Amino acid sequence: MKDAAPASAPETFYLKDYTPFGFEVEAVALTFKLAATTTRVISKIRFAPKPDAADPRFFLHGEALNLIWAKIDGQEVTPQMVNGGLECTVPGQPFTWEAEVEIDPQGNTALEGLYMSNGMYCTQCEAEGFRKITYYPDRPDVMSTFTVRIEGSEKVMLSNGNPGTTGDGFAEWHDPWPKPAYLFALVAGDLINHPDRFTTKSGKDVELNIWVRPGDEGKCAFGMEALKKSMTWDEEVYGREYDLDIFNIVAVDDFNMGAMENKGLNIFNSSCVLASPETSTDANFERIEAIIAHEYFHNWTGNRITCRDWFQLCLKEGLTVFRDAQFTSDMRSAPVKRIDDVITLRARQFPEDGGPLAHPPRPEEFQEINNFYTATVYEKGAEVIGMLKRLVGDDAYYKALDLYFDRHDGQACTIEDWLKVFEDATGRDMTQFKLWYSQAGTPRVKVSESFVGDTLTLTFEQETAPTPGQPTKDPRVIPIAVGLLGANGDEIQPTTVLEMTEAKQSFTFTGLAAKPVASILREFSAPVVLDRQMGNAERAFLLAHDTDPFNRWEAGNALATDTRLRMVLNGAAPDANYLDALTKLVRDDSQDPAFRALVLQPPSQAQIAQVLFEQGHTPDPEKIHDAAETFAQSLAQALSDSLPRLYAATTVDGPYVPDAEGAGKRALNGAVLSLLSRLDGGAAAAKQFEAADNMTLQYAALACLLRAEKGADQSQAFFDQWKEDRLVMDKWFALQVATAKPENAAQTARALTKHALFTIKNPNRFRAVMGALAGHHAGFHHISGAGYSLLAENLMALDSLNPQTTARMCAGFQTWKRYDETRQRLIQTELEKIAGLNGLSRDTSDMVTRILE
Ligand code: 0A1
Ligand code: ZN
Repeated sequence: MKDAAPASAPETFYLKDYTPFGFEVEAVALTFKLAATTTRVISKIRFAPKPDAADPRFFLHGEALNLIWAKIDGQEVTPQMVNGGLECTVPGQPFTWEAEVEIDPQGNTALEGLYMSNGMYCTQCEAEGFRKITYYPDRPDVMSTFTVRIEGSEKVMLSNGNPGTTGDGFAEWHDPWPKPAYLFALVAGDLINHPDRFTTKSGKDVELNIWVRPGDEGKCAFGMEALKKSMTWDEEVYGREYDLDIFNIVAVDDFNMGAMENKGLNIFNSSCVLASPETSTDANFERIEAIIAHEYFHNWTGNRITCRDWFQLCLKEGLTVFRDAQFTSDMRSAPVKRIDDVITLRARQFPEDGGPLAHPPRPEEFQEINNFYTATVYEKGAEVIGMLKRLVGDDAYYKALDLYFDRHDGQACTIEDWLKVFEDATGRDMTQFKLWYSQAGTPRVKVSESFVGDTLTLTFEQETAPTPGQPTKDPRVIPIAVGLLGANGDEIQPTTVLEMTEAKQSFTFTGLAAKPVASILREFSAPVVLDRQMGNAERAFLLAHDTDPFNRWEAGNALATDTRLRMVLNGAAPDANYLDALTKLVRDDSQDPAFRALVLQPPSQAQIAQVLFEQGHTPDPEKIHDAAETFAQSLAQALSDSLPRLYAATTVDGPYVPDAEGAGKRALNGAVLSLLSRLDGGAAAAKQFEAADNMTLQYAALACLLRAEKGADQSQAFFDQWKEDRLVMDKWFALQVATAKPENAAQTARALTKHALFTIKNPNRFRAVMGALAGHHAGFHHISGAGYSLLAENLMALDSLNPQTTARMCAGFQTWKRYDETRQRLIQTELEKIAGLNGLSRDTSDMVTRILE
């Protein structure tokens, strides 16, 4: 199914070259005659030439298609095959294009277009997969209604929209809402549904289904509840109602990403929808709830209003991530969600923004759009919307959103359209704010304070380092949320948003009786690195007193980071004052368990490396690892008296419920168990493993045991218990790599690739092992180079089968230039090996080339 290697250098696409398609597509009718290796797709499409088209060429995208015949207005034609599709001479008035193509779903291991997963047919068309199904103007600004007829012997045959006639061996579907081809979907297989219903606020009755493989029907209830909550939330918060008679979700085992928002037929990686207390952790439940919401919210932000071109991807993704984060905050704990999101942003987006793959949320050029489904487009895209909301205020934000939905429903839009609704709704000029969409890189904001008389002056300076293609940067609008605390911990100035617009700017607070402690960048009000010289006493004060939960956590995080940096750089011992502040907080039962768990969660080793890099040091993975170990051991010692009591006190009684409260308690319980396991040789963990009636507790216990190198029996028991459950097995594969000693990580991963249940073809399994390796900071960067070469070897093996997943996982190498020369050389050798692979895919070639530059 893979195309031959491109003969010439791959084409680069530019935002500035945008030209609309020269034809309207009035209606699309597709007939699928399903057969595993020889599916026939017959298309009938009504085109109307646009009178003043800038590009009158009739070009249809097509890839890996076998054209059987093509007709225009019933007359057979012979189109000209060109690079990436076909061209044809067409009439100057509306006409009907018909074509029949043959495709091979079974041979499609790239999981893009129509493919098979465990005997079931399914599709993935975003971004440019529809062109692997039939010849079509496969671009998001071409929108049309679709009628689909599926012929086959499958029990269940689904497509977008509302069901039409169904009979023996066929099913018909009609989607009345015009959509781009990337939202097309088809599923056919032996599936079982978990049904439900929802009545929208205007009284429309909607049939809901989650379709799964037989055996998985017991894992749908949670997803269904999440779906209904999402539907209600979008009505209440954004006034958005569902617009079809039916909403289908399908779980698929082989899927490159998390899930896909196809109109009325969302397709999910089974790991992002199937859940049960016995097989899923608290983190899985929360993630599933968020992804179901995310895909559902796309129905308005993405589907009803879509993107004009793929440069505008963050228009739908940033907004939808922002909306799903709001939803999770409302359903669970807003501070915990914010802290988790910032941890993720720093772990995934900051390294991207500071390395060779840096790009603005709205890139201006790309070679392979699939490589731009990035943390920058998604997570930074969402941060940008958070800043907008903070700057204009809640009321104006929702007013602008109402205007956006009213004005642009049914259209394919741009970031300019998006910002214009804010300008029109608020009267603000968004010119400078737009820089957030066009400039890459994370601004570094340096703050200094002075207190004279009764006035506190905060002076901020912003600077953004050069990124590929952008040597200089203009100052951006940065909303900086600030509050002031008095010496006794009272808040003397509630949160106020300072609007920084200059490269250097001062703000004053007057009428202060004494020098206050400033709490700066509350709620992480902008995605920047805050450079603030601050004593540890002040940090400890904020950790104890800040009224902003994010900044309370941030103070603890800064203390933890600072201690670890000094351990790494100067060989210092763990800071006694910090240990003291931390142990006090952890022992304080009046504090929220979820918050205590977050404060106890140490900055990851990759995060320490990131901060070292930001401060101009070369991170030494071994030292970073050793410091983490020493610190955890010291903390365990310092808390040793309290650990058994804390462990007992945070145990959750009663049946498992995957809610925020229980999850918070279990998170603290897990953090305490991991410290306890450093002192008791794993005795408590072994007991917990034995008694656990849910995956959160079982998995946490196994992790502690494996880390203590005491878990061989339990690992085997876990395997025997769960070997039939592929999602739990992914956990088992990943955990062994994640808990390996650095010097054993690559070897452990290599052995797992030889395991009978390992398969390179299933992205979840591949990621379980290779993702865990790349995520094991000290293991991946072990000076032997074994981690690098194992990842490279596996990427090279996967590339010809699944370019998309291969390319995404190349990002494991993106930070290479920040390491020492030896490691750089080792990584460069591997990257060059990949780059030199015969027939390397465009996806991977694009990634490796940019990383190497
Ligand atoms: N739009 C989906 C994510 C997605 C993107 C690309 C895919 O294949 C290349 C698949 C899914 C979302 O945001 O959930
Ligand atoms: Zn999305």
